Amino acid sequence: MQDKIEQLKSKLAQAFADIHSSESLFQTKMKYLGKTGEISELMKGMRDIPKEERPEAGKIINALRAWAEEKFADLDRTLKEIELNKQYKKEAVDVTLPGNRQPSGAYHPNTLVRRELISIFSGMGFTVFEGPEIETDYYNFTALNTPKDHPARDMQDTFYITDDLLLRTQTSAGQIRVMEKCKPPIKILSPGKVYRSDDDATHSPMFSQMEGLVVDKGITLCDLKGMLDEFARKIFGEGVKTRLRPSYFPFTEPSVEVDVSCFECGGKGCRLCKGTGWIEVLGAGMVNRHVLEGCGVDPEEYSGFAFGMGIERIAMLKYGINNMKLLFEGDVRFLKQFKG
Ligand code: 2NL
Repeated sequence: MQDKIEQLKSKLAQAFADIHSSESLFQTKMKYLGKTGEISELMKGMRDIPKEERPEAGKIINALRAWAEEKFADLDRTLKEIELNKQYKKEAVDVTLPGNRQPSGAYHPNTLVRRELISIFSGMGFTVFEGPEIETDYYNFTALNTPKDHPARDMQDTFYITDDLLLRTQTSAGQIRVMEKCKPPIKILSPGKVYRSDDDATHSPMFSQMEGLVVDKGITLCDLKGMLDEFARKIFGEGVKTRLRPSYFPFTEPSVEVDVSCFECGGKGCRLCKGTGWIEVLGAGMVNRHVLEGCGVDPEEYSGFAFGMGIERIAMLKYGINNMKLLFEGDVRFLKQFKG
């Protein structure tokens, strides 16, 4: 018996030395201490030894079991600690490392300018109205005093969908709808895409426009000029002035082209203003009385002014963009320069 115990003890000592993981510890523990393990079998073998020797043998076996259990428990603690440390090491995060920045996008210059314009004109009491991009011939042309034989109606300039439906060539079409429905005072701003059938270095078949319309009693060209001065200072800088030159639009009378003093050279003449000191930025005028009448607004009681500008043109001037195509190509190398 004593021999058997000693043998088992040295076998166990060897087995302990071979344990390097919780998994092999479990296997070995079962092999010796499990229900059919070697120590348990030894206990069962008690039957075969003489009765008087049993208490002594039991004592020895129990001592062996206690010793083995303690060894297993010790080893278990040690292994658990080693394994936990390994896991900690594997999962460790160096909080002092620089983080991975989420790449952020940039707003398109058109969006930046549209938002700035809306902000400036909101500050002067305008509200935004957006009409449909598909319009009828009536709202796009007839209501805007554009007679049937006017060159702007030419098939070459307008995308027709049917005889009567077309892609709007200006956002004024939507403003006509407002004048029909609402009694003055009217003070609206109409941003949106417009479509014209031309395509070259300075014209795109789709571009963005911003129009404004003010109708009330006693509105004059002076009100237009005052509003334009305020607008020019806000968008191009405090020192900027405006000037009006006579022009022609079928829907305004009188009509004007609006220039701003060059914000690059202060009016002395440079490359941007082509030596003139002035830069053309928009078209405007007093709403033609035929247009007012057509919308059911009495031109004897009310008058109004309107203006329209190309958002791409303002964006090119403001950000020094020399090629309009850049605004339509979606090249990220260009766009990312507008990160705010
Ligand atoms: C330009 C010039 C302009 C208007 C737009 C307008 C609208 C109504 C009545 C009368 Cl409802 N006029 N809009 C007036 C003058 C000029 O646009 O160069 N746009 C890009």
